Amino acid sequence: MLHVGAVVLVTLLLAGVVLPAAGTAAQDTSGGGADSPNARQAQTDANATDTDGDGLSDSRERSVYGTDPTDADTDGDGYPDGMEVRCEQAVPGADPLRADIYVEVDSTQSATLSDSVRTSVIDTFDSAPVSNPDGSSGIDFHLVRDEINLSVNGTVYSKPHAGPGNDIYDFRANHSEHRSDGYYYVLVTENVAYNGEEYFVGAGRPQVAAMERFDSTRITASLFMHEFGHAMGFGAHRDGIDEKRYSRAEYDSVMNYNGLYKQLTYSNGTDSVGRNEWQFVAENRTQPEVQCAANGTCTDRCSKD
Ligand SMILES: [Ca+2]
Ligand SMILES: [Ca+2]
Ligand SMILES: [Ca+2]
Ligand SMILES: [Ca+2]
Repeated sequence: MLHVGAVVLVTLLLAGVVLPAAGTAAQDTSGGGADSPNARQAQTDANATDTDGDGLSDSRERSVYGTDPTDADTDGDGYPDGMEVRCEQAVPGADPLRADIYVEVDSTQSATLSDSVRTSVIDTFDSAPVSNPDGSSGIDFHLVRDEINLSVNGTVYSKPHAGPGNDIYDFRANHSEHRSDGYYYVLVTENVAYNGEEYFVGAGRPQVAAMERFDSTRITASLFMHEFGHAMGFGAHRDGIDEKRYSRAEYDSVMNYNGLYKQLTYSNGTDSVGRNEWQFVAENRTQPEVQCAANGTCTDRCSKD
C-alpha cells in the first residue's frame, strides 16, 4: 500500500508540473511565449517602472542605490532620491541615504562668512543627534558662499519693505541662484532690522535670514545658527526661544538668548524644557520647495539614470 501511495503522489506532482506547461502552450497559440519580443518588452518595462516617481527605476533603487522604491525621498531631507543621485550640478555631494541641507550665502560686503565660521556650522550639523537610513548620524550641511559686494539700499529689513534692495526678499528674488533647487538663502550685510528695529543684528524668517558679521568666529557662527534656526521654522512663539527666562542648563539651545553667542547647537530634548529641536530639524523643518525635481524639469543639471 505504501508503494502504491508513492506512485499516486508522484503522479500528482507530475500533473502539477504539467499544468503550467499547458498554460504556456495556450500562450503560444496567441503569440506571447516566454521568448517572444513582447515578453522581453514586458520585462524591460517592469525594470523601468518608477513606482514612487522620483526619477529612478524600482530596479535601480533596489540594486544600485539602496533607496526605497516606494518612497520618493528615502532619507526625508526634502530632496527626491533621483535628484540626489542624478543632479550633481544642482545638489553637489548629495547622498540619498543621508540628510542634506543646502544654503546659499550672499553678502553686501566685500567679505562674507569666513572659512572658520563655515567650518563651525558644518561641524555642528555633522554632530547632530539624528540618524540616517545608511546608519550614520548627523546632517551634511552644504554652505555655499556665492556673491559678495551686492548693492544695498541701507538697512536690510526682515519683512517686505517698499523700495528696491532693502529687504531680505528683494535679495532672494534678485540674487538667489539656487532657490529652485531647494536652497535656503542667507544674506550677510551691514545693518539688519527686525520688525523695523535696527538694534537687532540678525533676523530669520521661514527659508531666509539676514545677519551682520563680527570679527569673532564664535559670535558670528552662533548668530548664524540662531537665525538659521528661525529659517528652519523655530518660531519666537515657542517656549524659551528669543527669551532669557531659562538658563542654558534649563534650555540648552542657541535659540535661547542665554545661549546665543555662547554655543552653536540646538537642544536635544534632554533639558527641562524638553523640546528636541534637532529632531524637528530632521523631520519637520520648513524647507524651500524643490522646483528642480529629478523627473526631468532640470535636465540641464541632471544626468540620465
Ligand atoms: Ca523610483
Ligand atoms: Ca525612491
Ligand atoms: Ca532625499
Ligand atoms: Ca540626502
